[in-house]
Amino acid sequence: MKLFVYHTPELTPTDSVPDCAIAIDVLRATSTIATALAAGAEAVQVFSDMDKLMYVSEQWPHEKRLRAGERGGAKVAGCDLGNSPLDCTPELVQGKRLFISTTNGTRSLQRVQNAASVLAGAFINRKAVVEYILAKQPETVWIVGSGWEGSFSLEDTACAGAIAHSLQSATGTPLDEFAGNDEVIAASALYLQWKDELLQLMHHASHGKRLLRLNCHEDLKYCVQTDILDVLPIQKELGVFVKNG
Ligand code: 3SL
Repeated sequence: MKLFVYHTPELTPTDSVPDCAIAIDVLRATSTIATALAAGAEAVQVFSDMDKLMYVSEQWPHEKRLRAGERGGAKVAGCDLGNSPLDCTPELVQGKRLFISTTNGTRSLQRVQNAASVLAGAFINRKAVVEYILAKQPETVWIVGSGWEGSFSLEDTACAGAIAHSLQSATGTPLDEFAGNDEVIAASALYLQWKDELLQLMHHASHGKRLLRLNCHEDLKYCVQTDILDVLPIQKELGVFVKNG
């Protein structure tokens, strides 16, 4: 297996696709997607374009849909929800399809949508992601951070490192042997430096600071918890994610 880390969707190669792609947006899109599916949502359908989300969701039965929209950290007017995973309670999402568009996370999921398998990863479901890779043994794996509008983000790369580190520990293989690019080594080092203080790391991260200014302290605390959800969002058709298994 060869593992590649790309800090942003813009940095992914455009002339190839991997056997497995894991899109990460710790703050907060992939944390929200995993939480919604764990809470019983029928599926999560992702859109980079808000108008398209409105158009497609309009065709869905009203009582079976929820629209979530975020731009700049804030809820988009006309949507039922913003992008807080804490809003995805079983009472609200059970049996419904969540139609979601966010600034960066849904864009990175769409960027890798042609990979043979596409997963949504975060700290909260890191173990489920790692178990899938260990079971399926894909030859090439890309971990793609969402960043912020084309720039690097600490939290996504740290999560990529958490996945790489866990794969290394589970297989006993030296990182050098499965690292396909230098970013894997860097991500793993970042994670190891901060693994016991992930909340602190979020306070250093520019997007963490943005969310703190929007009073999203509880979201940060929730999103840094590691391995708390045994749920793996996997793409079943273009842009539509369901619980694996
Ligand atoms: O960038 C994104 O896709 C979002 O997850 C950003 S936010 O955390 O909802 O502000």
